Amino acid sequence: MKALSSFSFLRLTLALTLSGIAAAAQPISTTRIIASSIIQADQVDYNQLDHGVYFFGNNRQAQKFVPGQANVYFDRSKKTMIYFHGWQKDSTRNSRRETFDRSQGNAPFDLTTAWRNSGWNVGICYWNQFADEQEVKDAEAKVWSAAGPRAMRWAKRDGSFGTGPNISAGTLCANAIAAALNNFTGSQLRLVGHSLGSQMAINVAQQLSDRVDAFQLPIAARPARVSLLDPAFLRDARPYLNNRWTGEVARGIVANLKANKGVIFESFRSSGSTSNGFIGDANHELLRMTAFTELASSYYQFWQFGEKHEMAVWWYLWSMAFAPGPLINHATPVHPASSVARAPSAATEDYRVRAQMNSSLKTLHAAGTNSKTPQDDTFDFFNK
Ligand SMILES: [Ca+2]
Repeated sequence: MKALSSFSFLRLTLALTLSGIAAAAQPISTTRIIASSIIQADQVDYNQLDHGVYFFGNNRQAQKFVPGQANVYFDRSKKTMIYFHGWQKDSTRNSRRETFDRSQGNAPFDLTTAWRNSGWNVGICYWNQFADEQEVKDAEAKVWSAAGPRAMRWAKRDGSFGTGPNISAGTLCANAIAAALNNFTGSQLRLVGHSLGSQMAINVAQQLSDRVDAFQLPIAARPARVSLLDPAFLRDARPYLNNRWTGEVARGIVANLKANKGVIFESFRSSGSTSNGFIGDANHELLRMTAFTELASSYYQFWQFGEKHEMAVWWYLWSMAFAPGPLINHATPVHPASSVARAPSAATEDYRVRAQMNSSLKTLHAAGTNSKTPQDDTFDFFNK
C-alpha cells in the first residue's frame, strides 16, 4: 500500500480531530446510539432498527446522514460512491454488518482509502436487518416490495423480528440517498452493489433517475455509473413483481437507463459461471448488456464459493488505488489509444467502460490471478 501523502495525513488528522470534537459534543445515551454521532459503523444497537446511508472516514469510522445536519464525511460538491451490501443471514444475532474495512480479511486495509484520497465521498446504504433472512428469496423480495413473503420484517439481535415499514428496502435507500443528494453538485454519483445488493443498486438507480426527471433532484444526482459485483438473481416468477423474474425486471431497468439516460453499467463476476451458490438465474443476458469482466482467483480452491463471491467486492474497491489493467495477448493488438485498451476497474475512465459496455467483447482476467492485489493484473478479450 502506498504511504499516505502529507496532505492525506493532514486530512486524516483533521478528520480524527473533528470526530473527536463531535464525539465529545454528543451526549452518550445508554439506551441507543444517537444517529448523527460518529461511530464505528458496525457498532450499533442491533435490537433497534437502523437503516439508511452512512458516510465513511477511515477504518469503519462513519456518520449516518441525517437531513439538515452536517456530515463530516460528506461534501455535496465531491464525487460520491454508495455501496449496497447483499444477503446478511445471521449477521444481526452476531452484531455484524459489512463495512469497507478488510484489515482482518482478504485485503490488508480499508478498501476506500484510495477513493477518499482521490476526492470521493464513500457511503453504504445499510438494509442489513431486512436482509437478515434464512432464505435468500425472502431478502430478495424486500429489495423490490414491502408485500413479499415476509413483508418488511427486520431482525433483532435477540432472534426475534420487528414489524417494518410499508416501504421496500430499495425505496428506503432511494429516499435516504435522495435526502443526501438534495443539493448535490459532485461530478459523479456511482452506485456499487454486491450480490443481492446489485439488485438494490439497479432499483435505486431507476428511482433516483426518475426523481431527477421529476425535478425533485438536481441532474448531478442521476447515477452516472452502476457497478454490479458478482450480482445474484434468483429464478422464478415473483407475485410481487407481477410474476416477472427479478433478473427480467433488472434487465428492463438497465436497458432503459442505458438507452435513454446515458447511465454506464459495469459488472464483475468472481464466483464462476457454473458455481453460483445461489439457486440462481445466471442472467448472462444482463451481463452482456454491461462492461463485463470475469475475475479469477487461483489462491482459492474451486469449492471456496463464499470467498470467491466476496472477491469481486474487495478487488473492485481496491482497484481504485491502481492504474487500470492493460489488455494483453489479444490476437488483434489493441491500439494503446483505443478506448478499450484498458480493462474496466474502479479507476478506469468512464469513456472506456462505456465503450466496453457497448461492445460485443468482455474482459477476462489473464495474469496476476495468483495474487490478491489488482496491481499486477492483466486482461484479455473474449466474446461476451
Ligand atoms: Ca493480482
